[in-house]
Amino acid sequence: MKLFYLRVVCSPMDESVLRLMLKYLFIFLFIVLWQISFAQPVTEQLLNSNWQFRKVGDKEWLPATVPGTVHTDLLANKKIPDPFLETNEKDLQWIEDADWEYETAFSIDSTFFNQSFCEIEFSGLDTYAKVFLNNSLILNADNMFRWWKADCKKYLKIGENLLFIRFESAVMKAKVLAKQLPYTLPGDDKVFTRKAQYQFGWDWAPRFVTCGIWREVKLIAYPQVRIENIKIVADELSNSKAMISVHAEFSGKPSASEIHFSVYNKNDKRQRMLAETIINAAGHASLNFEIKNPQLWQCNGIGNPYLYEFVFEVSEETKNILDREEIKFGLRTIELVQENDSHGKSFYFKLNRNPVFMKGANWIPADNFLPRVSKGKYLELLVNAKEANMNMLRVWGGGVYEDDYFYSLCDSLGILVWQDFMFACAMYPGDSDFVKNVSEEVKDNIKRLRNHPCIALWCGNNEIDEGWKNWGWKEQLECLEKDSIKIYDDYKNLFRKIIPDIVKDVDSTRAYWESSPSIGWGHKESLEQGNSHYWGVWWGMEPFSAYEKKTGRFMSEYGFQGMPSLSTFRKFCGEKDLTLISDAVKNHQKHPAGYETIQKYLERDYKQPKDFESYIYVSQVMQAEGIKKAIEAHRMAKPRCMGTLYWQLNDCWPVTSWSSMDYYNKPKALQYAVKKAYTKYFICAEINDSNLVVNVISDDTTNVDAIFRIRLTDFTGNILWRDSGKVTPDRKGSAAFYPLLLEDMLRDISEYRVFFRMELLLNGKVVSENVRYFLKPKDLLFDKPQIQYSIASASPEIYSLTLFTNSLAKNVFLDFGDESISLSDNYFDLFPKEQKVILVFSDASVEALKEKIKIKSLVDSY
Ligand code: BMA
Repeated sequence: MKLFYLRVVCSPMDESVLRLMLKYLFIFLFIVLWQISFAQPVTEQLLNSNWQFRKVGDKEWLPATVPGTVHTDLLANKKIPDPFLETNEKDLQWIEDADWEYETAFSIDSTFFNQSFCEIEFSGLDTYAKVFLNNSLILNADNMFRWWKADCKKYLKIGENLLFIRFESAVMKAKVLAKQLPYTLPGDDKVFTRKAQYQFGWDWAPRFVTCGIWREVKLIAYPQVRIENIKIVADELSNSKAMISVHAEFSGKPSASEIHFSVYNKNDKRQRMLAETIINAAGHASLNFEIKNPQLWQCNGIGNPYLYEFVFEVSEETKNILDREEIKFGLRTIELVQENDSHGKSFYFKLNRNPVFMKGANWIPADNFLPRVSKGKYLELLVNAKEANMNMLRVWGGGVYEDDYFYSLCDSLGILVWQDFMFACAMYPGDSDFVKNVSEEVKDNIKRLRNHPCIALWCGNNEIDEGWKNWGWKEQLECLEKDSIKIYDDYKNLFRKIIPDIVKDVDSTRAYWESSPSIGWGHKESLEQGNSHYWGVWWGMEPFSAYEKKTGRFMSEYGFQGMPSLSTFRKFCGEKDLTLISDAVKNHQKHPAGYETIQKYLERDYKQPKDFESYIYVSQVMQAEGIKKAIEAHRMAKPRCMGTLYWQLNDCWPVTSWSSMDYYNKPKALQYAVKKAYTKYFICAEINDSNLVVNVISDDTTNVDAIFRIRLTDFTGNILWRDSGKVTPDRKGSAAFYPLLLEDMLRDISEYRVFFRMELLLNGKVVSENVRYFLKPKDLLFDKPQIQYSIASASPEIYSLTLFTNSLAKNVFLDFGDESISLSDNYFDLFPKEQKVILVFSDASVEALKEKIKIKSLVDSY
């Protein structure tokens, strides 16, 4: 803005001078006001109110929620029963066949209207959507995962405007697209639609093919320029300095005048500018700056996930701010290391140049109706993951690229993310329209997510290469040779060329991995290189002990089902349905042979539970003990194996599944077991030939000195053998340090009534404890334990529950029957003649807790 000077000679102040002064003053004020209005920053108007919807052909409009889905809108209007209850899913399939319309009226004022640029932005449209503004078609969307934007300046008017969206049935549309191919693709018609694949039904998900405006909609107006996206890269990073480069793209007309782009660090009290530049005519700008002695972002268990808060500003010469964006950014390096070695080829991550053993789980969408996932739900699930000592989650490819909030939480909790692109267990089309659509989707999502330090890797898909090579698709579909060549060529084009090329171009800082897993679990090479999904246990019906042998280089999937808690069952079915053969309970199991598989494994290791409630409990205990075995094997195989992510952390509806937290965020026994199996320092034992070998594992970045305590005890607490001493777990791997000849140890001892207890101490504090039995649970001879307890207030809303037993109580289950109460541990073994203290988080009184508490153990289940 140029400044104007007024010079007035004021000697004899006559009327004409005064008039002239006023005239100039008027002109001056006009210019100032005009400049202020011109320099207005970007203004945004959320369009999430006044929406209504109806089925195409219906007359009646009903109120709708945006963001939302058609199913939840029908539910809110009481037009359908709750889709998650009983067997309602079956009766609600008609919704996916219909087309639906959404409409809202909104007003804009002249200030908004008079801006040079007006755009409408949809963060998510699900899926085939024609968008009309004041009866003009402004957008034709066909991908749920893309960010849709349309210029709407010429269609807007001052006052009321009408926004109308027509959603075409994704199922019907896919049918038409499928007919255009001369062959059938494995994975059904859903592969033609760029929409969350689990919504078409999965082995843990119901089928609800939704539609709707599933993420935010907003109108954006601005006078000149707007930040389109920013890419921050640490080109050089050491303890002494970080060299950072920033590349930004802008929309609007940056060449109209000199527009500045600058950055400062919000954490710096003096708010000094770190760098500044001028946006070029093509709408780009680059900045470089240095940070001395940077604080690194570290993952959970290793260090603090420090985040810098960079503020980017777009301004005119005079410092009128036109646009502004704050980005929390972590300084860290991440590498995927694959080197030939004596076992095959390594597969591990180096974070800040240190190899890190990844401990975590697979993440699926937290609801079938995604807009319902609240910030609170994300927070609770991810805090639980952190508290369970996880440092990595895999966002699985049959779901969605998650909400920004999910990644921000992972950034601040120090949880790395293995990010799949959204393709799973199917073959996808290869025509140019499809490839173009996918390319835009991939670009949109990498641009949206690349500044998050949590993202460790981009992975092409879930189980597609494995499926094509091992699952008999070609035979099932009687695929002609030429068609099969074409289908696989399309696969290679997408996952070996198109997507990796975009990754290289848009985010060269992370590795790309074609498919998870790289080799199917039936092949021995899957244990020698790449990442593995090991499903010999569960799908292959192999015993849990198979986990000890089938340890690959990085275990990205393995799992076993556990039923959700009784209170969760009660939420979707009536009391009479609480049996394994009721239709409601059967419908909340989506694996074709789910309950049969649980039963077969249960017969191998446990006594038959006496009732439905006990069945739930034993299924959870079995899941926890099975997966614990896998985790122990993976950790003992460090550094040959460098990661373990079990299937799966969460659920999208109340269901019997592989999850450790159910749909209502209720932890299963597995969640507690994982917390203990993922500790930084870990003690466990394996039986190797006729030896019992104790292992101590450390995930520290330096070597530590620890103390071990091991003992063989009978069920009433008599110590039959004991030892203790120093151990120095190596930071690189596990230390198998104590082989004990089992024959010697168990001579003259009844293995039906003994357990081997292990403790690891660091600076006098127990950092890991574990137990090993010598027989299956069904063969152990338990007494009926007498468990005593006391409850005392520890601090506001935290109680300490102290437990004591005269004889071993296996898998003690504390049940308060109250969802608001959470516990520091559950389903644990209570050892005889030792006190165990559990923290109870609740706002109830001691008396109320005493009234509610029920304590059971394995002997009570049969
Ligand atoms: C894995 C996943 C999912 C599936 C799970 C359990 O292979 O990739 O497709 O739900 O197994 O069967």
